[in-house]
Amino acid sequence: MKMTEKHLQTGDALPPYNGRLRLFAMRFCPYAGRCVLVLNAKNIPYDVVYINLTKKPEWIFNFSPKGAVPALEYQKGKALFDSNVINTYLDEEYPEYPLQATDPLRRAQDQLVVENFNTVITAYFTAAYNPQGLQPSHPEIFHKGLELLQKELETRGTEFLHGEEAGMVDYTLWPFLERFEALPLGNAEFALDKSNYETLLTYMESMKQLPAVTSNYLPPDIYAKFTDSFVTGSGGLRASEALSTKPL
Ligand SMILES: N[C@@H](CCC(=O)N[C@@H](CS)C(=O)NCC(=O)O)C(=O)O
Repeated sequence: MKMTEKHLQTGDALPPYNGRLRLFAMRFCPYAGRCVLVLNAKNIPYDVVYINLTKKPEWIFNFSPKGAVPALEYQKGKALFDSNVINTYLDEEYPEYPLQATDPLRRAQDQLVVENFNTVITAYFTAAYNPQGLQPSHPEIFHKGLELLQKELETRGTEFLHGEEAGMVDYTLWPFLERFEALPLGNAEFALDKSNYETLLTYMESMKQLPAVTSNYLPPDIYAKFTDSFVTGSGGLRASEALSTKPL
């Protein structure tokens, strides 16, 4: 449950803690999105507090040393940060709907899939937020990483990377894949062409049907609006403003 749709900023008070897990997030942060998906998929009750990252409220530093999101307040005043650390904790502390592979080898392989995907993320962030900084190697890195991911899907032969049901590895990659629908953002080199990415696009369609995903999904035009505001130099449209165009 969202405590408020507003992104709290410098000077705003910290809402009172009501005993539930509390996730500090920003609506457009894909890392925070990972935790939202895992909390949703595991049916764990939680609250969300959105933070304005350009004018951070002072108290965010009590939960996250660099004031980054996501951070998870698991007890009043006590928090963990970093999406993967938070998600591993959640999966182990709330074992009812396990999302990690039980086989140690498969769990290690899932971690390698996530690790490999980091190069794709870097190329995406450059394309979306800093197109002037794009090197000819970025589209190549982006597609090499996605081709590897597609190959992994083909080798596993299941609907999701985790198996016939989605798991942690799928929810860890998804917030980025969701945003890739907003590419090419004026650069056709980042397009996900159907002829090259049939398996990957089929997988993405399956992901989009999952209740944990649909409840947090935003369409490409909203992402494009948010990232464009950085590119055009306005210093970043506030998340609440970008969202205000979304029919709720
Ligand atoms: N490794 C971190 C990365 C989190 C991250 O980079 N979050 C961004 C927002 S998407 C952030 O809070 N940046 C700090 C800032 O804007 O000051 C994680 O996985 O949680």
